[in-house]
Amino acid sequence: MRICIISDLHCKYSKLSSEDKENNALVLSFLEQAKSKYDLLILNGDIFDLWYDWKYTIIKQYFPLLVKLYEIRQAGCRIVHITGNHDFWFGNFLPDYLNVELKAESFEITADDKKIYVCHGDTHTVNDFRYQSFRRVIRLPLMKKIFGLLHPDFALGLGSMMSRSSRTRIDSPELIAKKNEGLRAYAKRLIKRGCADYVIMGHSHHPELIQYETGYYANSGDWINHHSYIEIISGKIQIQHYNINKGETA
Ligand SMILES: [Mn+2]
Repeated sequence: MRICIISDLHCKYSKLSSEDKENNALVLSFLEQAKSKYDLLILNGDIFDLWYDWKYTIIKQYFPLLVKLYEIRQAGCRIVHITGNHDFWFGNFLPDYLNVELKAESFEITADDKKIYVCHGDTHTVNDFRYQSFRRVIRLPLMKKIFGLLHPDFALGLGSMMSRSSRTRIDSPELIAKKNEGLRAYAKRLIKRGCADYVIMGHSHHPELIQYETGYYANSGDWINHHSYIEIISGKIQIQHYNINKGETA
């Protein structure tokens, strides 16, 4: 089986810088060549900088990416999307129109005798009390309902403001490293208990592959700085980096 896992594309819908546009082009080029390469594509959270399914409206800035996902499905590749901390307010659009499977917390599959566990990772950071409390509040069904009652232009303006303020709040590298220790520790625990051979997360934006006893923890990195992804081909796991000039992995 040929599996690809990507996360943290953080596709934006407002005020795109030239860098954002370059990243978007790179994502589309990657997905184009991925079309015929995989049996399963796992979108492991924070693909969209924000998602909301209004009753009649989708966010038009995502249209090129959505078309690409549609084409990948048409080519026969299964697509699973796992909730991230930016994209969690899903409705019926992805499953009904693109035939993408939505998973709220995690996704598990056994392929080529390898037990694979995938989750975004935001619930496994440590010393991240502020975010964990925010997460609880923002995911209340009432919050989703209130957001849905706002006019999309206003709601998305608000979302973009919040996203920008979270981006400009710079944690020290030490603090970030400490938070991400939680992801590694969680992966290590799952592997030690025999729950998984491969534990795969995103969220940290830091691509890495670490061996723990009988298995591996892999982080798929991001598409802001690293353009990295994980491939599991016939049971063998690897981190790859996409290079548009070569049109293939480097
Ligand atoms: Mn995240």
